[in-house]
Parts: sequence; C-alpha cells; structure tokens
Amino acid sequence: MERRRFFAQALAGTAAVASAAVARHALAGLPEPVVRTSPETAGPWTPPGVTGAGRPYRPVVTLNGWTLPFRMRDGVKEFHLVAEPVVRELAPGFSVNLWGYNGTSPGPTIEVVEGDRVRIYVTNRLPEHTTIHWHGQRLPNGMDGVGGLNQPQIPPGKTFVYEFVARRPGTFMYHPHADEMVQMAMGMMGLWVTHPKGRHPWIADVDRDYGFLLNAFDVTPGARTPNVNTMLDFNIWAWNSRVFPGIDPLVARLGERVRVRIGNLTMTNHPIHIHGIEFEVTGTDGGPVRPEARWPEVTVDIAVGQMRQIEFIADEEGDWAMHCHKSHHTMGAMGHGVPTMIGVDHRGLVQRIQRVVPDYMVMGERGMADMGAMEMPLPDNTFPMMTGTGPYGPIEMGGMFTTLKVRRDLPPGDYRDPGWYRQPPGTRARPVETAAAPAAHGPGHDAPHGAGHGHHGGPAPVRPAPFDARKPQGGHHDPSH
Ligand SMILES: [Cu+2]
Repeated sequence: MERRRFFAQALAGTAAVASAAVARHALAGLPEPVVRTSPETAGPWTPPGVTGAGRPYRPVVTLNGWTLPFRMRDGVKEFHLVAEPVVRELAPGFSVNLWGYNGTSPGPTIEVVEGDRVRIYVTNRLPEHTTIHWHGQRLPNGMDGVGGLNQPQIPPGKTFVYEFVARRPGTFMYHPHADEMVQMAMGMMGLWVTHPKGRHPWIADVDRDYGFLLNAFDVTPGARTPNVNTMLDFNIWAWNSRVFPGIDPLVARLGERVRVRIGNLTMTNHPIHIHGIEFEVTGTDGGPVRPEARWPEVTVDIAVGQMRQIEFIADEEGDWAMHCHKSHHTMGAMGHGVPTMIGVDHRGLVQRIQRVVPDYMVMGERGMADMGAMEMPLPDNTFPMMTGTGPYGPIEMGGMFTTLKVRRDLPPGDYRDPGWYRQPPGTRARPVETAAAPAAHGPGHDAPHGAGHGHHGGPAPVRPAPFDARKPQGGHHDPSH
C-alpha cells in the first residue's frame, strides 16, 4: 500500500471540511462541527497559538483516528461533537454502518491541558436520544452525562452544551450514557487526553504519544450493520473500529520514549501484548501511577471500562508484533461457528461435495494456518478469518493486531510507515538440513542415570507417542464395541 500518499491525504483531511449536512443558521454562534471520514491515522494536531492556551505539549496521535480541532472563545476551548450515523471502513473492502461522532467511529480525540475551561456542544443527529458521559473526569455533577440521572436526554435534532474545567491530567474516554448497550455496540466512543500543565513529577515527557480504544462488533458475515443485542459473542475485534491489516503500525525512532494510551469499551478484557520491549503502566483513568508503584510487563490486561497508559523505550530495532493475547481476538468473522476439523480425514470427500457446492473447500484439516492463504470466495463485505501479509508470507493474524516498527533512521516526528524491517544478515531463524539437526530422542534417552528422575533399572522403553486421530475406514463407530 502506498502509505506515504495516504498519510499526505490524511494530513490534508485534518484541515477538515465543515459538514455541509449541518444547517448553519440553526447553529449560529456554535463552532462549526469539523468532520472527517478517512480511517487513516491523522498526523498530530497542534492548535494554533497553543502557547497562549497552555503549555506547548507533545500532541497525541490517535491510531486510525484524529484530533478534534477547537476554537478559543473568551478563554474557553470550544468543541462541537455531532453524534451521527457513519460508515466506517474496518479494513479495506469491509465497511460497516456504525454510529459515531463527526464522521468517524470512534469519534475524534479531544486533547486539552490541565486547567483548561472546556465547552463542548453536542448535536444529536441520531434517530434516538443520546448523552455524553466524560469517563474519569472530575466535573460538576450536572455535566457527568448520565441521561435521566444528571440531565434530560438529548433528543434527536437538539444540541446540548457541556462545560467544565479539565481538572486533572490523564487519559480519559467519552461515550453515551443513554441506551448504552446499543450506542456503544454501534461504535459511539472517543478518547480524551488532558496534558499536564507544566512539569508533573509522575508524567514523563515522551517522544511519541499514541492512543486508541478497544472495541468489538457483531456483524454477520456479508451484513453491513452490527447486531446490537449481542451480549458477549462478538465476532469483530477492533482497535479504533479497525481490524488488522487495516490498523496502522506504531512507529518509533530507536531509543525514543513512547507512550500508548489504551481504553477498553468492549464487553470483555483484553491482554495487550507487545513483543521486543518491556513496558510499565504509567497511568490509568484514575491518574498517573507514582514511579515506585510501577513494575515491568510485556502484557497488560485491560478490563472493561478501564484505561491503561503504558510507556517504554523503543531500544530494539525491528517489526514487533503488538496484539491482544486472546487468540480468537486476532481472528475475523469467519472464525466463529467453524467446527474443529483437525485430524478429520477429508480424502475423497471434497470432490464429491464440490459436485454440489462448487466453492467448497476443507477448512482446517491440518490446523487453521492454511486459512491465511486460502482464497475461498467470501460473502460480499467481509474480511478473511485471518489476514495480513508480511515479508515472509501470511501473518495469520487479523483483528486486534498491529506492529511496533522501531527504526534507527526514522526522522523525529515522522509517523509514516517505514515499510518492512530489513534484518541484518544472519539474524533470522532459518531452516537447517535435518542431517545437521540433533536427533530427536524419546523420553528416557536424555534422562541421565541416577539423576533423581525416578527411573529405576535403566531408561524406560521408547515408544512413539500414539497420536492418530484419523477415523478408521468407514468412519462409523459401532456402539457395540
Ligand atoms: Cu482481546
């Protein structure tokens, strides 16, 4: 993919077009809602005159997302969110009808500085009422956004305004607190970052600051709209409403300090694992973690409704996998409802079935790895069960997966995909001639005599492990046996 060209377009898109759909006279005096529909990662957005509104800060880059511009009015940062139906491309060739804000699901990231007074207009263009809850924020009770409890619902077609001071720095989220199950299942959510005002003893300056939300959908293969009554059995596992290979890589220059802010608005936990480096959890939606309370990890479990802010030094070059460690969360929609076929003998069966179903292919006779390369005809508008191809072939990962790309020669502030890593000669796992490989031994051969392994009277006899799951000819069990 020509990533550099896409990135240029994404940057151009950040300059943003006002929505033609919003009647301007109806919103006189309100900031024009900025709309963007591209799923490409937008470059960092630095507000004009940011030094006047607060300390200059390192802007957040939202993975496959963007930052909502604001306008200053009487010392207040004014934003305009429009809750509306959107079409989101989850991966190339796979678009879904979602609900979101200002053209995308998730909505744009809101980025402010501690102590800022913030005014957010929320226009409801959904077919039902909504609200916005500002998850994790200290604010007046009437601004907390729980429909019915803190405020009346925002009816369709109406605009409400929220106003509060961003009192504590950190990583937060926003989402509806109205018909929550449906509205979050349709993709309504967004990130909120409050940078510290001045130096904070527990908040480091970082070279790169990434953020994204974990979300999940249940979309029947071939359909275009999520099933909103699904409670647990989701089949699309996404980061910012994108699935691999639709998720952009996180890139870093060798030696840079990198922060990643991850929030979970799905209905299950996600152990997020990064290869090649160790990180620490430096903050949660409750605030920064004091340094003496941190410990090293390579996987952080992010529970439902939690936000985790992790930091690491990108000091190993390469293309490092970064993914949810629940293996069915790196699969696509086709992974559900497929019977396990490992060990089942399909010989002779395929040709017979293909007389009736010409497209029929055996799924998973030797495991599911073949699926990564299989070109089975799929229903329109879905994505293969496992997908994404690397320099050495299919990666066999989809869903909640991307790469951390660490490069020595990356210019500071350059977020473009540098392509695949060129491994130095002699540093890649390679095939060996079997004659050169150490002979495989059964149990007993390697057990040293008298080493306390419980063997008496010499090594145990070697027998091959019995593993033959193929059914006998005929394939029928006789219950009388
Ligand atoms: Cu997961």
